[in-house]
Amino acid sequence: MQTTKTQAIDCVHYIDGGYVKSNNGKAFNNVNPATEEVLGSVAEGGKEEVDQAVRAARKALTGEWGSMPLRTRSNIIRKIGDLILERKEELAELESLDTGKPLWLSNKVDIDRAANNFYFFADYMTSVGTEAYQQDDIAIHYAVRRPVGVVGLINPWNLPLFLMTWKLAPALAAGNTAVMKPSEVTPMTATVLAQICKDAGVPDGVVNMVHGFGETGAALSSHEDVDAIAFTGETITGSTIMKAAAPTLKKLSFELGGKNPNIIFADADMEDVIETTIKSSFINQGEVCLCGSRIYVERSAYDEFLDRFAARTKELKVGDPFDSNTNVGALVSEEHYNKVLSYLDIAREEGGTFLTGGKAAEGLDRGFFVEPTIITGLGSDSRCVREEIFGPVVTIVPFDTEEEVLKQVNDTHYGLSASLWTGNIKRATRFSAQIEAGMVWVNTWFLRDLRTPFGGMKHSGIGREGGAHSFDFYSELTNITLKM
Ligand code: NAD
Ligand code: 6OD
Repeated sequence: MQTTKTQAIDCVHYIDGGYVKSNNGKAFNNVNPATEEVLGSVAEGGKEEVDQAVRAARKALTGEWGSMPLRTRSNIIRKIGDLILERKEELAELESLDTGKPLWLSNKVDIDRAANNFYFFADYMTSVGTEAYQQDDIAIHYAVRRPVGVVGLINPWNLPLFLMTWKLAPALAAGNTAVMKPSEVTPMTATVLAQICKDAGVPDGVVNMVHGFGETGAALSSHEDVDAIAFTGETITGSTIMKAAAPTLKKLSFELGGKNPNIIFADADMEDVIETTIKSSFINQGEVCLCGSRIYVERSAYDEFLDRFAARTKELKVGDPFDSNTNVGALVSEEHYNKVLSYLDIAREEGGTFLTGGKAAEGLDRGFFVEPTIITGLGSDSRCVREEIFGPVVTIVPFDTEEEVLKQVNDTHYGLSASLWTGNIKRATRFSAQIEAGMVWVNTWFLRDLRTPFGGMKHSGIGREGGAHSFDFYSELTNITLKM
């Protein structure tokens, strides 16, 4: 039985400064993945609600928001961060109810980072410059920055508030107005965020939100008066959005799926490798786009790694997200749970060996819990090695040479991130530069500095987020040439 101080909420749209139901009254149930109980209802928006939200956002671009001094806008954005932290306990509980992730994780990662996203961009916007060039005594060229306009922010369910704010904060910092489309599976924290924006002083119409399924997102990405779409989610959805956005030539930013390698050389600090690999494999139930789900270990360290890693994995406690001893909570939905379990069947058919897990968690009669699973014995053509499972499942493969493992590492359509473990600095620099991924962590994992370029190559994304990269996406530049 879960006990929370916070009551789950019914979720409705937020348009032009007010909460509203769908015009046709349509709504669907929001289910707690740890208990399978209904948490509440969620309004299901369609073209009409998206259109209302876009119209409100368009109008708000030129009003009070458009003429607001930079410092005032920065203070409002900072205030959103303050209010998130003031409501931290409530937001963390809602996030864990919605996603099934452990409460300590919502507190430590999701909510703190959501506030930091606003703090970071509130500061960043006050120092960001543009280019200026003097061309001999002929001319001065300088660029001025303006918002892109109305931006659609479409997000997934794994880090709901963290990822929504990672887009909303820079969008507002650059002066845009926004229509948010949270995941249908995790609508609660975005619903509270809308109120927080209002309380922080964001004028009506600047931030809007429409709930719903893929069709709601599609209405946003095909809307003729939306100037840009920032999307995080599955690669296939990114491709669909690109098609829908093509006729209106929207600016696009995509953070997509991954199948990230974790490459471990025998000269690495094995204690650090084991502890960090436990996190990079199973934190958030393995539902982090950066998780290292393909583990490659140099053969001379393979047996030691398997023994120690499997022993630590067996210690992980799977269960109630609201129990502070829980390491791994519930998968986000029944649909996703079935998808992850189906990959365990595929691993079985492909001849894989389960060192741990391989099944739904025992002793939990309700909820979508899967045991942390380590699979060995699969080749590089295995579907479990090639496809994104996005659950607490890793494959481990031994290797003998740098050349051999590099080939396997890059033998994928994905290119989001990688972790490389070695005590040899020459190898670290040589090898990391050859990995086809947007981000490579050396002797660490998911260590973030919000100024750095975040994003993927190949089928893992288009563009980068973070610092100047976010700011450039959410801005348009006009170059002005003054003839001397
Ligand atoms: P998803 O693509 O199914 O859904 C993401 C969002 O897109 C949801 O809000 C959904 O309603 C909406 N959507 C679905 N169909 C749409 C359409 N046709 N047009 C417009 N919007 C549509 O992804 P998910 O299952 O919610 O999230 C898991 C995926 O997200 C994984 O692939 C994971 O790797 C990826 N992800 C990537 C990053 C990153 O930074 N690269 C971060 C987190 C998650
Ligand atoms: O740290 C970030 O900025 C970021 N966007 C993380 C994404 C994690 C994906 O699940």
